[in-house]
Amino acid sequence: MNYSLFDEEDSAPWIEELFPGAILLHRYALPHVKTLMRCLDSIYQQSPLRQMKTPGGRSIAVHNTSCGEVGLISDVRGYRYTPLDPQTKAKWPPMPEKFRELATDAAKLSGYSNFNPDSCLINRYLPETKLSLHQDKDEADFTQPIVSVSLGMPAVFVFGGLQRNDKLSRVTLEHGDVLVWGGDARLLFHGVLSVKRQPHPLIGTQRINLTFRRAM
Ligand code: MD3
Ligand code: FE
Repeated sequence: MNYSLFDEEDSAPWIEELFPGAILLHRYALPHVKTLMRCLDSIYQQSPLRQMKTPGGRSIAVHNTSCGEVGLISDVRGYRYTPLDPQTKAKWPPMPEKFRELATDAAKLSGYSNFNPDSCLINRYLPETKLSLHQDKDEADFTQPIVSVSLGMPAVFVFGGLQRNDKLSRVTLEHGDVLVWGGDARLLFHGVLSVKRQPHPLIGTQRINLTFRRAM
């Protein structure tokens, strides 16, 4: 099923169901991009982007930081949500009200009316950066969806089933796209193919992805 939110021309947002429970709101974040970027500047000043280590000791290609009551970290002990940024030893920056509003509005539009995120992970991809196939299962309550906002350079997102070797589908995520993953889609394997260098007029030579979660 594929229907438009507004009966207008091509840059208007439209809704696509990728998988039962996985809703792609094309261009939904476009009106909010400048506000989001200003908020990100302030977050980066408090908790800078950095490369974390995998439990195996390798450096993760994607740079990340977090805002909200807890942030996702990774080190030799594994992945977990913490109330303090291990780099600054201070609390993560609070989640901007505009962030929360965008995420909960997108969730509501997708059928998840009680989404209450306590964490937003901010991922930055430079050209040639990829994210290997994985599941997001470090959160306490899988009935809460995950909402992801893509900004800047496009990326090919891949998603499969509940088994690592299930058949994969691909979808390009573009500037302003918002994806809501809930219900039967919440535990699907997913990843991001190597991002191509394709500078974006407003965001530059990077792709930024915000993922909103209920972690605790
Ligand atoms: C499907 N990030 O941070 S966002 C991640 O573009 C992550 O940075 C990717 O996967 C990125 O964990 C993908 C889309 C996404 C996020 C969470 C999901 C898809 C998901 C959770 C379950 C299923
Ligand atoms: Fe993920």
